[in-house]
Amino acid sequence: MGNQATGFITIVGRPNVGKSTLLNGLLGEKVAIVSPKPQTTRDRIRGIRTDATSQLVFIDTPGIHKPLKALNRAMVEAAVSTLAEVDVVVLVISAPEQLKSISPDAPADGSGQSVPPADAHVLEFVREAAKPAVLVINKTDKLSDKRLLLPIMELWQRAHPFTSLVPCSALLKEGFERLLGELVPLVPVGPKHYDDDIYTDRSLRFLAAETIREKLFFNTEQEIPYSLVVEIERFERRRALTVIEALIHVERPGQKAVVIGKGGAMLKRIGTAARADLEDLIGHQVLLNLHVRIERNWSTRKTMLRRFGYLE
Ligand SMILES: Nc1nc2c(ncn2[C@@H]2O[C@H](COP(=O)(O)OP(=O)(O)OP(=O)(O)O)[C@@H](O)[C@H]2O)c(=O)[nH]1
Ligand SMILES: [Mg+2]
Repeated sequence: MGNQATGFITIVGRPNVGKSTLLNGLLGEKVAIVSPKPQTTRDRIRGIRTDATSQLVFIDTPGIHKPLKALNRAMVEAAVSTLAEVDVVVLVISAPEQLKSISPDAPADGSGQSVPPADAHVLEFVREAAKPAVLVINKTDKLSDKRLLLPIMELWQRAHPFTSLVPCSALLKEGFERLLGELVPLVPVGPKHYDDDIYTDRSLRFLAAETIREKLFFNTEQEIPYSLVVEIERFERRRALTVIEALIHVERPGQKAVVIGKGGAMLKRIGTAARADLEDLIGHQVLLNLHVRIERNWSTRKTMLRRFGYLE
């Protein structure tokens, strides 16, 4: 294999800013699940983008926040630990979130304003990493007026010496060309790390569990999405059919009742939605069986976190 621009780029930021949407958009493949709820991503997921002149290995990470439970500590650690392993850091912020903390009367140069605390917390880790860093100002499609970007840019320019600041809409795939153009010169030149047709380091088994978890995130509320984990018990590929048996662990009996739903209606809805996505992913028919089990307080127990792959 010849030499090209090739390197590792971590995507970090507080929860819900659009890191996973950005990764999927850059790859043109869905490797990371996305939901409107914060703390959706729990693991590091590599997404590899190869073209004629470069191979960029992106790492999607869990949102960095102040963790209270053992699961959250593991998630934050998974994100922070990538900073030491990469060539470049992409810090993602949400433009509409920034505007909430910039006073409408503020001068257009952003002076006298400060970075929202949740982003400032992430920025501290980025600073410590002392790597070239690019700021992605995401969700620009939500701004009523593009001029609103100016005070955000000024504010962040003063906060850290970013190599560049790139407004994007991960949802609409806007700003990607500019972003890629900024990233390529920041990675070393060398041999590729992956074959051209590989776009993630994660197995179909992992992606299947995540797909089911995504549907659960969309269909459950309050503490339930944060109290469940999906474990694949059987993943059997046959010629034109894949059989998947998955176990949904929840922490309490009340949660189990909600996930199953009246007469099994909720579980059926989750199964139908997940199966459609899995058939797209695998490319043929999927037989999906879901079961729900109570694993008390799994999210606070290290042995359980290890079993589910959230801790080494
Ligand atoms: N309008 C708009 N919504 C976006 C954009 N990017 C992401 N979203 C939405 O923001 C929500 C969160 O997106 P994710 O990609 O899951 O965010 P994340 O940063 O990976 O979140 P965590 O994994 O929880 O840290 C979802 O509802 C996305 O559809 C964007 O550019 N514009
Ligand atoms: Mg995510």
